[in-house]
Amino acid sequence: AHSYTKYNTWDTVQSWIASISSSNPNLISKQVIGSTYEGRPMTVLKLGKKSSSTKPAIFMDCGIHAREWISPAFCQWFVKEALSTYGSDSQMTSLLDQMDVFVLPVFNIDGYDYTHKSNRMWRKTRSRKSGSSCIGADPNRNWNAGWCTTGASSNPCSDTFCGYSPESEIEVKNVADFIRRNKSVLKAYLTIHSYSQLLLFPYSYTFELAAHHSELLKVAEGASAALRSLYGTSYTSGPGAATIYPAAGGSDDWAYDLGVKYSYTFELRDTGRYGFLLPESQIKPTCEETMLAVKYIAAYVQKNL
Ligand code: 0X9
Ligand code: ZN
Ligand code: ZN
Repeated sequence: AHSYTKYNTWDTVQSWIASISSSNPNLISKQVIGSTYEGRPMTVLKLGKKSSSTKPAIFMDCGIHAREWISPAFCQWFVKEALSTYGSDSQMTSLLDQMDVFVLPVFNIDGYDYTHKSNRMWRKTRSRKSGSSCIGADPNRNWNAGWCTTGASSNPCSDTFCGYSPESEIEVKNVADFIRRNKSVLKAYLTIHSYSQLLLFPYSYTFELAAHHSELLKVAEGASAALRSLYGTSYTSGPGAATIYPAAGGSDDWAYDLGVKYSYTFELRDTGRYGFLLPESQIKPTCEETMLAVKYIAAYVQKNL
């Protein structure tokens, strides 16, 4: 059965997607944006009060990397909190009145399923190509942003394999197409990973500073302070290349260069004690504190529409 304080399997997440969207038709709708390599449907949830005019929007994805289980747990938590606090929390109400939030609960579904059934530490997609016996590419090295120039591998057996070409991974292509299609309304792109407690923004493919560096840093520092206010969890903010490592082909850099200014990568708890194997007892506190950071960014974006 589905639980917000457990790591749900893909099958459980899939039925949750169906039931949560049918039980809240006034605030949520769903659309399939394509299928994964192994044929599973990729469903984007759209949260927001229905409006006659087109609303500005935020896009958030979870689970780009298969083993980072706290990430899909956060997207599920976010959807629950949005629905249950709309009408009582003034910020959430105003956010969903003025904007839409698109949520992709699990990006790399095939990989996520594989981590539940075969190899808990799997990171990549599960695509195959004749000529190599190694499976999958890193879906955060496969975007067309300095593709495969640094911090990525052209060896199909590597965990950071950039793929055979930009968007060679169907999951990346499906999301990139969705973002391109909705480019005119998208004001922010948030992508949720783990672990390290970082709030990163462009660039990671170069050490050059983004055109909006100081604003992106200011918002990241405000979001990190909001997060820390709940349980004292400390986050470091900065551009990816200098803060974690240079790595090209990431979704945040791609979205930013497309024109989505507020582009952030979260690296959730912890800093390495449990790493990817974060205990289920930490799902609730991690999600509650992360909500504060996401809501801080959303409020800033909303104020600056
Ligand atoms: O390496 C990554 O893709 C991310 N770290 S993780 O441990 N979750 O794999 C960081 C991504 C930062 N952004 C880019 N490299 N574009
Ligand atoms: Zn990751
Ligand atoms: Zn709550």
